[in-house]
Amino acid sequence: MNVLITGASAGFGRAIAERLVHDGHTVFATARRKDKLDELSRQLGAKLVAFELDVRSREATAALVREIENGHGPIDALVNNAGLALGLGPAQTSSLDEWDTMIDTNIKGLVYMTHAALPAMVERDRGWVINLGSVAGTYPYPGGNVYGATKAFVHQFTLNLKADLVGKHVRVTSIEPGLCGGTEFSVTRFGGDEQKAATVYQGTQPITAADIAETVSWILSLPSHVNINTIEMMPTCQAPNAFAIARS
Ligand code: NDP
Ligand code: 8X3
Repeated sequence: MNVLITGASAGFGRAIAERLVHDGHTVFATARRKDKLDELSRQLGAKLVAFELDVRSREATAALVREIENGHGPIDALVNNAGLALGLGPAQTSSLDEWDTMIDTNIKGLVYMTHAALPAMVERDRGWVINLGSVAGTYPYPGGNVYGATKAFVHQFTLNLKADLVGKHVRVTSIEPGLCGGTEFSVTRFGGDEQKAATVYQGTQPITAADIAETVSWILSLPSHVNINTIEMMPTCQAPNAFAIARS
């Protein structure tokens, strides 16, 4: 089948692209860093077609979906993976620009892609929308403020899509991972500080991008009467924490 992946230049998106090409699918790999996608295309061959895309652009997302459907065929599955966290400080000292970027990417970008790709899936009565949520959308943690809230949106948007699609063979899933290592996520969160990012994973065995790719591959292999609504994944070494209580 044909699978469009956002944020395929690194981390989960790249691993999902690799896995799905190995599964025999054609992957339309998108991200802002086209050079990284071209490198992936050289590695994986003609089954990976690279497109530069910033998901924050309403016009570019709609145009790309049209371009793919006209030039390469139907998009069977959309993996809304592009996303980021910026900062881990308390809300009262956070940057409004960083909040905007997270909202524009994690919420609006995901909504634009879904809005562009969904009608043709419904028309064909076949398709998948797989969204990357996070445990941060369910469990609050200090500094998670807007990032976690964007992922709560992803969770609820996925369930509301399911409600609209009832009876159609268009399946929707929110994958909600916890601590995942080996991606650029924490380096981006800490503004490029690789040392600080590395401390997040110290002494842990986090989930890997390959684990996420395996999950996507499994979802796409399920028979058409099965929809996985949400999957919450944590590494064995992680658990939700106790409530914080300030005592006098
Ligand atoms: P990475 O930082 O490794 O990769 C993020 C990807 O998103 C990159 O390919 C980047 O590409 C792309 N991206 C960012 N902004 C944009 C944009 N405006 N337009 C298009 N692409 C964009 O992160 P992960 O692989 O770790 O994370 C992937 C997803 O999974 C995110 O949505 C994240 O929130 C979520 N997640 C991650 C967890 C983790 O611990 N790693 C846990 C739970 C959820 P480029 O810069 O080239 O545009
Ligand atoms: C990424 C996982 O716990 O850093 O969504 O928010 S966490």
